Amino acid sequence: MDFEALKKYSALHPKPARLTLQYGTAGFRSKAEQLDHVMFRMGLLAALRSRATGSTIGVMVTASHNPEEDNGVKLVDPLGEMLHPSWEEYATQLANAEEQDLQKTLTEICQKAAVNQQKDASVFIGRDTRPSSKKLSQAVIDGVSVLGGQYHDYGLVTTPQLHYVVCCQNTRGQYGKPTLEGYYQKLSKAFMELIKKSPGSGEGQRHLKIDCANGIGALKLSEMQPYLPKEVLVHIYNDGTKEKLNHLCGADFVKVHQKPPKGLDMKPNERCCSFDGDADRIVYYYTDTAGHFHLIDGDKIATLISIFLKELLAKVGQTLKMAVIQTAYANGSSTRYLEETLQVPVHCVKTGVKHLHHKAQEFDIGVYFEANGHGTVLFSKAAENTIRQLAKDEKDDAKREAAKVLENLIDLINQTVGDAISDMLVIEAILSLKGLTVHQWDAFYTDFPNRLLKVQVADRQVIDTTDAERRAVTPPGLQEKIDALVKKYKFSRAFVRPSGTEDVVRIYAEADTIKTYVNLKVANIATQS
Ligand code: 16G
Ligand code: ZN
Repeated sequence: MDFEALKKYSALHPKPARLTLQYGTAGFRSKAEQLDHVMFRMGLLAALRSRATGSTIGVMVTASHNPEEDNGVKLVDPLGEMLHPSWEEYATQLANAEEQDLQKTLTEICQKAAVNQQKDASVFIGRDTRPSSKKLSQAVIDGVSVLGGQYHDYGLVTTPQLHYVVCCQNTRGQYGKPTLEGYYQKLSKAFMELIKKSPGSGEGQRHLKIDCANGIGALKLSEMQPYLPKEVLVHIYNDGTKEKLNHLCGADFVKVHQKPPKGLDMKPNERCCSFDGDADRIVYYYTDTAGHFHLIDGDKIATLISIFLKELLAKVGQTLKMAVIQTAYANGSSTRYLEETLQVPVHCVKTGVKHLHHKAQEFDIGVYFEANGHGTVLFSKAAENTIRQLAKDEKDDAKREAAKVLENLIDLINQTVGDAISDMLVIEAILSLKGLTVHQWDAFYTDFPNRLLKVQVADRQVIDTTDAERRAVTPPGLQEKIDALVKKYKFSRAFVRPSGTEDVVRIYAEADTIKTYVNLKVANIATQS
């Protein structure tokens, strides 16, 4: 390591005194002006991680659905997964080291993680459309370069596109070409193969209105449009040319406020969807003829995909083990529907994509979605091989055709991480193949009324949870009070958990009717503790 160069460059990206940040579920997130040193240091860390794994590592500069003034950074591991937990800790140590301790901290990380400093380092960098992102990604490049690493700057990309190219690179093209063109080609080819078989194919156009949160999704969808078949018309709204990123729009806004985004004109029964600021989440919605707004969230997306997969698996006659992974926020009605009506096993894990992804890897087919619209489907290598084999060699026509549909689905879904563009195409293909309207999809089950509140408390860490965050173990007595309230109402459920991304406590409550005010009472308990 060239310590002189490190010292010189680090001085160009000084750490504000006393500022400490933590690598949380969403990487580092903060006001953009506080992040220059973090970006430089994440460039350093990505180079080390690359040397430790012998693979290309990704660095994405984005703060997703947060306000435009914020920014953030996340590292992407070799197969496109979230950074390994042990390295999250190194990331926090490195970001918080005072200037004079930087060398020492780097050396310690190299020792602990057995980093061979003679190895090559390769880092892929991407960024969202925030005004601060360009300069911050330059700081990442400085970090990589000062340690002698190679980098490829992909510039403006969605978060899932960066995950995708990292995975392609490290699997030597097996997953696809590590370029945006490769991504568009792979997805559009699979999509076209799928919708060719839909009953309504050739009968005019399918329209979809998309709110792109004034973010990167608009840019990348426009790039992809020439690759899409002419029968599919996507109408882009909130493309970032007029309004601020995520302002009164985007998937998070629509989910939290349960109302349409600004800037999208909706007619009754029109199918609409929203991406978030870095296009890794998607929710659908529509208004009915009476003017009521209906949200179709991640739970209902998981349900649609599960129904479709289950039918196909029955047709190919394979007993592949499929499961759905949810978090505590999943509407109880969706869990009941999946378990009781569809007979699909459901598992609940802690909030955060890495937990869902990890659990989904245990099955032949793992469908995971957070209620907020982040999700994907994972196919094990064995399941994928079986399906591809059947699609090629199976003698029975019906079985072979079903296997081909599954094969195209495997290619259309971005298995590295939730991806709004890929998920949107999967959903559109399924709706088209099954001839379902948005209203019919919504009618699979009715969500239990629910409330999600956030409360500021003196120290959110006094709340410790267990059972996939569904029960509080501390402070003493809190869970008992929640239990006593919940017991009074039918199908009711409530929990509190400290947020991993904001200095607040989140409170969730649901029950069979809107009349139960469990939510407000629970909120009282939390503010008093
Ligand atoms: C992050 C997570 C998201 C989770 C949210 C919860 C990733 C990539 N993103 O945005 O999955 O739902 O945090 O935030 O893991 P909270 O802890 O503040 O409720
Ligand atoms: Zn996002």
